[in-house]
Amino acid sequence: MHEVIYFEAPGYAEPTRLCLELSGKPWKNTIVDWDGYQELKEAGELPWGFLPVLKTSQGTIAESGAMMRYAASLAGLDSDDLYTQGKINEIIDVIDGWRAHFTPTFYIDDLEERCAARKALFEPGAKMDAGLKDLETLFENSSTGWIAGTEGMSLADVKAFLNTFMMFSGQFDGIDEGMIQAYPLLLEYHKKVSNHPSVKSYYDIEDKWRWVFKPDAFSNQ
Ligand SMILES: N[C@@H](CCC(=O)N[C@@H](CS)C(=O)NCC(=O)O)C(=O)O
Repeated sequence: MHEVIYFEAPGYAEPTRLCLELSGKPWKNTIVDWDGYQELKEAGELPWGFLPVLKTSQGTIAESGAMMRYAASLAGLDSDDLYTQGKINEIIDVIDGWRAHFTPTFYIDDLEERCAARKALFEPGAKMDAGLKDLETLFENSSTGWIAGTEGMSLADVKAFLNTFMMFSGQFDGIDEGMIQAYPLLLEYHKKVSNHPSVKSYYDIEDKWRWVFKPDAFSNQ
C-alpha cells in the first residue's frame, strides 16, 4: 500500500494525497510532528532530508513534484497525448512560478512587514494577482471547464485547485478568505472541482485548513 508521510498541514503533500485518493486504491496517510520528522531524518529514511515522502512497494520517492506526478499517473490524471500532457505540465510550472513569489514572505519575521509584502503581491497586476487571473483565463477558455481543457480532471486541476484555495484558508497572515472574491471565475472553478464526487467526499471533514476545499467554502462571503 502507498504511504504518504508528512506534517498535518496540507502544504507540500496535499496534491499527492488527493491524487492517491482519486486513484481509488488504498493508501496510508501518516502524520508526523517535528520530533517524528527528526527521527525519520536521523534514521536515514528521507532521501534528501525533507518531508514529504511517498513509500511505494519498490522504495521511497521524495520531492513533492515527483510524488505528485507518480500519484497522478496511478490515478489516471495524466494524458496519453503528448501535447496535452505538455500543457498539463506547463500549467503546473506556471502555478509553481507564481507561488515562488509568495515563498520568500515566509522568511519575513516582522508580522506587519510580512502581511504588507503578501498584500502587495495581490495588488492589481502584481505576481499573485496576475497568476490567479491567468488561471481564470485558462478556465474561461476551456470548453470542458477543466483547466487544461481535458475531458476529465487532470493533475493540473488538482494542483490549481489545492494551491490556489489553500492560500485563503487563514493560515497565511495577511491573506484573508474575502480576498478570493476579487476572482469570480475562480469561484466558479472552485464550484466545479469541489463538487467532483471524490473530491467532495474526501473533504467532507472538519479541518482547520481544508474547509477551503468544500463546495460551500466561499459562498457566505
Ligand atoms: N523540495 C522539497 C521541499 C520540501 C520541504 O521544504 N519540506 C519541509 C516541510 S514543508 C521540510 O522538510 N522542512 C524541514 C527542514 O527544513 O528541516 C519538496 O518539494 O518536497
